[in-house]
Amino acid sequence: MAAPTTDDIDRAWWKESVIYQIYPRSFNDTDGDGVGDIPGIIEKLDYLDELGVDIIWLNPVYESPNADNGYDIADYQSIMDEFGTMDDWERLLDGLHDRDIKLIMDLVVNHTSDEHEWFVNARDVDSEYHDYYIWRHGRTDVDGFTGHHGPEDEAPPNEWESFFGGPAWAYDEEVGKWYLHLFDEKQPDLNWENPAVREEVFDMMEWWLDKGIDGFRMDVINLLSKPPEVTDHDPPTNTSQMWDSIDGPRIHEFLDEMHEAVLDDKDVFALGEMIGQGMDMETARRYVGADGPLSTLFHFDHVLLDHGGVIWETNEWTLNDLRDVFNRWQYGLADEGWNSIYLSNHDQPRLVSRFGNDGEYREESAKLLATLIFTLRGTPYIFQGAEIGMTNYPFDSLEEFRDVETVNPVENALESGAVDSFDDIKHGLRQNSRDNARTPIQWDDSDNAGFTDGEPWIGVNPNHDEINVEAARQDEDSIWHYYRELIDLRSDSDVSDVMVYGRYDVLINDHEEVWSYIRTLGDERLLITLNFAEWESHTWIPEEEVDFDPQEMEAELLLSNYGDDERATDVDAAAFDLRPWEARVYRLT
Ligand code: TEU
Repeated sequence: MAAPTTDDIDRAWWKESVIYQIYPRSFNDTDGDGVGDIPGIIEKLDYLDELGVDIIWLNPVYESPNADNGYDIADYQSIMDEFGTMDDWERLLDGLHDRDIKLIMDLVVNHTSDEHEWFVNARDVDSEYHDYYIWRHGRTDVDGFTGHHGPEDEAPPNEWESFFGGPAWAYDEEVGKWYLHLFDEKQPDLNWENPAVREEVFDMMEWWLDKGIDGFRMDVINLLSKPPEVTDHDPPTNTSQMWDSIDGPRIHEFLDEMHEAVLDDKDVFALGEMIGQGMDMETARRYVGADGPLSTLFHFDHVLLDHGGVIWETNEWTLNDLRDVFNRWQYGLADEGWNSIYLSNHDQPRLVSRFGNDGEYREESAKLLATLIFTLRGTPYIFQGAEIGMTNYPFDSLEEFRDVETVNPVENALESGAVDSFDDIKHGLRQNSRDNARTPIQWDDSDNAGFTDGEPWIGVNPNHDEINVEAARQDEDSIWHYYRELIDLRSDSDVSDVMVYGRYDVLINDHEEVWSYIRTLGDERLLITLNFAEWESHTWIPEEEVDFDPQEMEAELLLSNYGDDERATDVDAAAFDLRPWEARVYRLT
């Protein structure tokens, strides 16, 4: 197939942007309560500007009892006290826009908090709010059901297990029925079958857009439509799996309706978080393709590679697995749709500890992973702290964890005897827990890493004496400076277009150490080559896989994590060796 040219480009500002994700609780605390806040973000606006990012995705800052750190929203239209006020938020928006940085807000509408007034009112069965949630009768035909907190003779309406462990249904005494919660008990699922719910959500979205935000990151958005066994029956017929809520029967209808009602006439960014594994490309294009309601999506295929069934279970992954996942999405959305490229976020362990090497090759591998994120085709995401190569936290006891997704299942397992002791599962938790991502940003080497003057809500990684923003900025060869170079290259250089829009073609697809690919746009060609091994590896451009003669090519080094010494600059493009965790970006002419 002929390579695309600049004339074929379907430009969009959010394709050309670099996104930086802020988890406010752990970003910067200005009032000494140990919790980050919005004034703390404002204080760091110049930092973000200097890094060169274009969009901030802000994790939820709405009023919330924080059962799931803000993903349990009690009021969509007010700011959590711990984080500040609506005035603070407005100053933040202005401060970002003054610096030409856009803001996207988290939209969490699969569920609310049980403290949202809709849910409080929903307990009155005669209220219009009752039907905002999914209430069902328990089952009385099941023997020996244990592990729930309903009436003695009742089992939950069906056997679904919540994502955070335990039944996905909670019994409400006042109502005498069970409500569905795919996540924590304090996160009841909204009933999207009810048009009034959809209208409320769309109005709320309009309200935020009117305030001037630039788009939404939509939490678990492909869970909105539950299977008919649940929506049409009481009690449910119990033939479905909770997984059937993923890309459920009415999901496209709901999102198309949202698009038409809210997004269609505006130039805003709509990013859908798509839970599940192995979404087929037809479905993906239905979401983000030419006629899809969303701009782009997060899939979970690569971040589930090393996860087992429970939070402390781990799987080995290989470079082949990782590359296969990305290949599927790179080729699947090549002609239609657009990818989001992330290796970490607030739900995932630190990327360098997971896909790289956080020991001897921390710097090299952190830079290699950044190179990957910025040179695949799609919008790149930096999760706070990645730009200085922050690592996982050395958790040593259950008390050090804060996350409901870690604490609940572990407590349940210890209580039921499924697990003997914390120590038996410590290794897995250390590797998988979402809390790894949630420890405070390490600004400097002072006591609490410059994050707070108070007692931080979660431990500060002891390695902050070495790994911190201040040190990274002073060191010209640091990961931080490397991120800046990547951002410059992608945003503002003569190879920006090929980096953003160029076609992706993988090379030597079964190489066990090296992942290489070519990006092509018109006459422009980039070669990206990444050695995922701790030893030297040999690689080459196979003649039969490319539409040019590798022997004839000059390779001009644009960027490398080993600097521009002779071994990187003086190469024969057709074949060369890479040092441990070496990453190089060449322009081929
Ligand atoms: O995440 C969806 C989700 O399924 C993750 O919590 C998942 O369990 C985890 O990535 C695997 O380790 C979204 C939010 O990003 C997350 O923070 C919320 O807890 C969740 O939805 C519920 O709102």
